Amino acid sequence: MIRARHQGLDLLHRWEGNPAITTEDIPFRANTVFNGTPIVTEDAVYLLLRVEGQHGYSFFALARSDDGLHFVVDDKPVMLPEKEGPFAAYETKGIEDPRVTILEGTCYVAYTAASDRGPRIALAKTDDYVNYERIALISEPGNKDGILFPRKISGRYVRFDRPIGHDRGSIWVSYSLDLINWGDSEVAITPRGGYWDDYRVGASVTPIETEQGWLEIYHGVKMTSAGPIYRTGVVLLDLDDPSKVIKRGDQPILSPREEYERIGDVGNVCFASGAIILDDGRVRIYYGAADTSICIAGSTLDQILTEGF
Ligand code: BMA
Repeated sequence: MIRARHQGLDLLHRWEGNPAITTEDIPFRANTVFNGTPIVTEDAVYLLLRVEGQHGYSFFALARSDDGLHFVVDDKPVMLPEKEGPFAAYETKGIEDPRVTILEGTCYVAYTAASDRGPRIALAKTDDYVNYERIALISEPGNKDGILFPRKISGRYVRFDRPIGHDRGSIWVSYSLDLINWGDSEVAITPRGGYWDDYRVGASVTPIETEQGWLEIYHGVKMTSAGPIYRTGVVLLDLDDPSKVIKRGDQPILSPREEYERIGDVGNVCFASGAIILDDGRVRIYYGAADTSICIAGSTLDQILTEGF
């Protein structure tokens, strides 16, 4: 439900129970919790959470729910930065921003491996949401917001990523035959001068296949004299060639307005990190608010596809 003073400002409706998860819900000492990615099974909704420990680096914890709104967090983390082996050198500053895709029946998690060498996209998989098997580091440094598409296109796996070039950053599409080696990269969505997304854009949510095209809910950054503002927007991409934009919303669908979005470790952030489509067409979007809590906002697929553009 939208609180009265913000009625009509955003297309998405904030859940009246926001923030859904804060550090008070984490059963161990933590600095913040934010940017959770949902996993829907027959009998539960899980959220794989990014938790930042008090030491300063991030890792993942698991929250469980019956209704996708009220969550209970497991009493210990499910995935920590690797201390030994091939990933260790690239996870010295933590693991961040998991994004889940169910692809050919397997639950994959793309995440950001953070180190002094720069952010890299890494890929893991899980059978039970508690144990995670790392597959490969799938980008060079300077890349994040990696998200797998939920199916192959013309025989190849597809992903979004966000390489940083010249400070500004665009959403790119890359292809792979084995999920490990990626190429044929093409830029898809660029920052728009003068708009709310004029500095950087990155994929936020696992692409949603609709009859009109791939719906991507993404984050856009506007740089201001007081720092960045992170908002959420929508774009529709060609089903056969997702580097082709069919249409893109002029306005964001969610902007920081509430105190829990304005104030926190990083203020003015609504960072969508996953979405669920319910059987009746309702969409629930999970987002990190001010890098300090996890919040939920909703709409319907119909409303997003009509009024979002
Ligand atoms: C991005 C990512 C997110 C974070 C956001 C706002 O670059 O690092 O994890 O939520 O910045 O600080």
